[in-house]
Amino acid sequence: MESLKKAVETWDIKLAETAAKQALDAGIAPGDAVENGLGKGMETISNLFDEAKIFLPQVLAASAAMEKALSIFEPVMTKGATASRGTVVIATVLGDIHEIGKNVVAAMLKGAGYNVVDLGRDVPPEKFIEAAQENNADVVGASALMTTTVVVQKDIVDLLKEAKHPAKTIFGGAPASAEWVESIGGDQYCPSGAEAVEMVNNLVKG
Ligand code: B12
Repeated sequence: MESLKKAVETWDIKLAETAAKQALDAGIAPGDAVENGLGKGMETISNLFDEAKIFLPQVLAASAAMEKALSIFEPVMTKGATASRGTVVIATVLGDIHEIGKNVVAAMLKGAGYNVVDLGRDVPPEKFIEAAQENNADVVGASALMTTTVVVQKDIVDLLKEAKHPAKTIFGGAPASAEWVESIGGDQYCPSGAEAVEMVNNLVKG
């Protein structure tokens, strides 16, 4: 777990790969490794970036290390998924290229047996609605990591209502909050991947 954290903190792709494999060999649950290993490393990176002790190239390198480890965990997380619990459309909103958190949530939902339609990043609100209609989505989830892009979450709620689509909505990312989601008429705020599956289960149950 410590090596996974360190791999992100030191943007060491090789270490990320070996630490991920070791974690799986040691029987550590991938979700746990992501939240408590890689995620903690990314918290350190966020703090260092906030304090201007590191800069964008280092954040990018840390992201690459995290993504390397995620690519090893993802197939294990999604293995044996039966895709019968419901359909979730998920993406990062227009103008926003942050996708690590969204990818973590998508992998966890797949692993829990959801059919996940991942539209990627920088996705216009209209595309969320189109995908919800095409796939009969039960839930629409959107990630926004910037104060300038979190407003798109409101557009998604408004367009779903306009289209009279019954999908429930779940939102996450640093600038989002329970108060924000309530204020835009969304259904659920989710602060972490660890809580995403249970929250989506509850939304699907109604
Ligand atoms: C990594 C990172 C990057 C990487 C992204 C790499 C990638 N492939 O995604 C790179 C280097 C590319 C990047 C770029 C930029 N970044 Co940046 N970045 C970050 C950083 C340090 C970490 C984000 C991250 O990956 N965290 C780890 C994941 C696992 O956590 P998470 O995203 O929070 O997701 C979890 C939960 O929030 C939740 N969740 C999130 N979304 C959703 C959605 C649903 C449906 C659910 C259920 C749950 C959920 O579950 C996830 C899993 O646990 C943040 C700092 C921060 N505090 O967030 C800044 C940050 C978001 N970036 C910031 C900025 C400003 C930028 C740039 C504009 C910088 C620039 N000058 O170019 C560009 C963005 C360009 C653009 N148009 O999008 C600012 C935003 C500030 C603001 N006020 O809006 C932040 C807050 C840093 C800061 N303190 O200034 N960035």
